[in-house]
Order: sequence, then C-alpha cells, then structure tokens
Amino acid sequence: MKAKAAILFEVGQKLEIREVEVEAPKFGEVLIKMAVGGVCHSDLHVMTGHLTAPVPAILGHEGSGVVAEVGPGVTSLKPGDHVIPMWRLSCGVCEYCSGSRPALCASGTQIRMTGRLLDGTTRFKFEGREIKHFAGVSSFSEYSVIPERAVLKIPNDFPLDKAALLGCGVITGVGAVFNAARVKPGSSVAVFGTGGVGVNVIQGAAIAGAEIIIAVDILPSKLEFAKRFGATHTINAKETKPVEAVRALTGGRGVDYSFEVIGLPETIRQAYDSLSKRGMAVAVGVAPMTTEVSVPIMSLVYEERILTGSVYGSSRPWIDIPMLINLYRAGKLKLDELLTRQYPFAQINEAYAALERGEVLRSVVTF
Ligand code: COD
Ligand code: ZN
Repeated sequence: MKAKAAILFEVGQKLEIREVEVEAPKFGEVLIKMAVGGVCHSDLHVMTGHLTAPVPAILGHEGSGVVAEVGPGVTSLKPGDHVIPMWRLSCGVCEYCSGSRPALCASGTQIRMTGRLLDGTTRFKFEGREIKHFAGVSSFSEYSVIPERAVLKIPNDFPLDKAALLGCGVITGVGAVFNAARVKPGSSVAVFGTGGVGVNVIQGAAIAGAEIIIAVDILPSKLEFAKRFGATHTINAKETKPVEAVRALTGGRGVDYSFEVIGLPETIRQAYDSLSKRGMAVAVGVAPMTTEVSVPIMSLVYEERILTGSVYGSSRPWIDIPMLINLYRAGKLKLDELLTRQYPFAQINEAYAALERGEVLRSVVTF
C-alpha cells in the first residue's frame, strides 16, 4: 500500500514528505494506521547528526494509532485496537527482559542500529530504494509496520493525542524517577533541562513526593512550564551558576537526586556536582552520542555518590503505561498541559523549527 511519510534522506537536511510503498506485515508484525506522531528532540538530534541512525529513514519514535492489519502469528492484537508503539523492542525472555529492564534487550539495539526489522529487511520503499525504520517505530508515516512485541494496546476510549506522549516523553521522564532513581518522599531533586522530557521528570518527582524540586534551564519560558509541572524553585543557568545555586537552595548540602535531560557532558557534570553525599545523578540525555564525562574520584568514593543512566525510563512498559494512564485519569499526571501545540502532518518541519526555537514543550503532528 502507499502512504505519505516524512523521510530523512541525509543528515543535515530537513524531512521530506514523500509517498512510500509500505509492505504488508510479515510473521509477528502489525500494520498500524498512525493517528498522531510526537515531536521529540531525539529525532532532531538525528537530523543534525548528534545521534546517528541509518538513513534514509522515516523518523518518529513517539506516536499512537490504530491496528489496521496483523501479520501471521500475531495473537495479542487485532484490527481496530488502539495502540502505542514502543521504541525499544524486547524479546521477553532474555536476562534483561526477565530482570525488569526490557529496554536493555539486544533485539531493541539491533533494530535501532540497523534500521531494519528483526529479519534484516525493511517494510518501506521509495522509488524502489530501501527506506529504514527509525527505532523500529517510524511514527512519521501514515502507516507503519512494527513487531507485535513493540506494540502496546491501550483502552480504545483513551484520547490518542495524549496517548502518543506516553510512549516517549512521559515514560522516559517519569520512569527515570520511579524506576532508575526510585525517588523517595521528602527528598530533594534537581532537573537539568526542562523540555518535553525534563518536565516529566519534574512531575514524576512531584508524584513521588519530593519536597524540593529545582528546575534548571536556559530559557525563562521552559522554567515557567517547569513550575506548572511541580518545580518548587527555578534556576536560569544563563544568569546564575547552576551548581552553586542548587547548593544555596539546599543549605550547602546538595540534592538527593539530580537528572540531566539535555545530553551535554557539561550539564551531566553539573548534575553530578549538585549532589549531596550518597546522592544519585541520572543521565537521560545522549547528544552528541560519542562524548564522555568524567567525575572527581574523591566525591565518587568518599561521598558514595552515584552516576548512572536511564534509557526509556528504565521501564516495563506493559506495567508502567497502564499506571501512567491511571495517574492521568486520577488527575495526577499532567498530559493536557504537556501537549502545547498540534500541527497537521504536512507541517512537520515547522513543528521541529518551533521546538528548536524553544517555543513549545511538546507538540504532535496529526494525520
Ligand atoms: N543548561 C540547561 N538547560 C539547557 C541547556 C543548558 N546548557 N541546553 C539546553 N537546555 C534546555 C533547553 O532549553 C530545553 O528546554 C531542554 O534543555 C531540552 O528540551 P527539549 O524539549 O528540546 O528536548 P526533549 O525533552 O524532547 O529531549 C531531551 C533528550 C534528553 C531526550 C534528548 O535531547 C536526547 O538526548 N535524546 C537522546 C537520548 C535518547 O535517544 N532518548 C530516547 C528517545 S527520547
Ligand atoms: Zn523521545
């Protein structure tokens, strides 16, 4: 079948909307009619080359849609089901899947690094040429073929625009708090970078009962958003030295937990330097992906500080996404406030330009 899709032909270029050929789902795969695609900074990092991915590819790793067709052997889904694609495929049986960390499963890494599905081929073609999948999702296409194990069914009465946000921004941010750091009630938290993912770290910390939540960003507009999501204090890192400011707000002690949600080595270091003794810094950002970060050995050992990372919110999506849906329905998880703008699919490059200008927190394109 034919579908309009946003292709990144080469790094440094804009997305081009073209009509691609989408093959029918093979064994264990599902054809999804996308309803909504989420505009996350990670796709922008791929466009600029900060994150590498095989191209030409159809980007988009956050989205929601409706099952249009199932391939042979698919048992858990049927046409008409409302779903969220998961950008980290997991096999379900390996040591990491069995140990509550399915995002570390090798099958997800394979799809992300090759841009092809598990049989080593793609389901997209443009003018006879192979087009790669991005993170196994490619939500910037009217139709996408995704492995069954990377498709999560949601209640059919849940709004699809809000649902899309759960699949990356929300689960990545809230999951880093709940699963990676396990933030305790009454604790102190600093969040470096309060964009679409960072505000979800903030609301996760608020839900977890953190008492002090310090938002650090360089844009006043993002710091205003941060307050709406539960930040108790804000620091503009362009005006104040952020580490000193975090220490000042915690009586010199430093915070119990810090999160870096930008992807720069210097801000990962700032997150580490803001910690108290036994504090934990969680890096969520990865851009550019080849950089390294170093920390002083004295505080690492004599203060027992922890520096770790979190991918996909260190989540078990089958448990965590239904929990997030319940939290939204209970009025505790802010999704309406997160979805700041909607664009028609044809305006996808404008949506990314607005993200780059820092105008929006999270936007989506609708098909
Ligand atoms: N100090 C403080 N804040 C800063 C600085 C700085 N030096 N530089 C930029 N910021 C702020 C920006 O003003 C912005 O508010 C925020 O950082 C970034 O937010 P967004 O909305 O542009 O980006 P997100 O939230 O959509 O994405 C953030 C990620 C960390 C996820 C992304 O950048 C990333 O590193 N992705 C790679 C990791 C990955 O693949 N994750 C999985 C898919 S998301
Ligand atoms: Zn993302």
